[in-house]
Amino acid sequence: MGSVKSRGSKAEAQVLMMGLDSAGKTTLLYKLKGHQPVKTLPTVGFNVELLEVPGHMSLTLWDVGGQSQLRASWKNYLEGTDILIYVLDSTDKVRLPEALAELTSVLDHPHMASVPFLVLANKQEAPEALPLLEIRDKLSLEQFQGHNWELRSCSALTGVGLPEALQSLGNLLKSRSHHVSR
Ligand code: G3D
Repeated sequence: MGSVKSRGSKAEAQVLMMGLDSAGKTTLLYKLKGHQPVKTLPTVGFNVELLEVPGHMSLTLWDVGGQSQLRASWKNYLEGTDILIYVLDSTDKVRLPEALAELTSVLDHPHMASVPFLVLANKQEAPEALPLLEIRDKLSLEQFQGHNWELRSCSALTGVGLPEALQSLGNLLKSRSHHVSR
């Protein structure tokens, strides 16, 4: 896969976007990118997609959940991560515990130590979406000590909340202990 550039010299932020299938990762990505083309690199593994957003960031998109056999190769993808974006489907109350369990196992990986993360409670425009406060209560993100994190609501469908999400992304990247020199 793409080489991990040495810290301190890279110009691009390495962003990992994860979430259960159907959380809305693809929709979110294309909404964020607007009409700009996103280059998709050849598939490197089942349900893993690498994308280059020229000049800004390299982004790895990954479905988690129900694929424990993939964990053996996690280290190849987690190494060098500057920030994790974790997408939740706010309408899927049933799978919220599964989503939290997957987030926990990703953050437990040694390569993810001190990596900041942004949880996006997506699909908030849907009438059946769990309110953000309820999601906050259920996730107890305070348990992830040693990480800076933020929780934001958004709708990849309508775009509501995305500017704020990008703001959080920028803030968390700045908070990263290994600063990227420009
Ligand atoms: P994934 O890439 O995480 O697997 P997708 O998820 O982006 O493919 O989205 C899965 C489904 O959720 C899609 O519906 C998509 O339109 C929908 N979706 C994504 N974001 C939102 C949102 O903010 N609000 C609502 N209401 N739906 C959203 P389909 O029907 O194509 O499977």
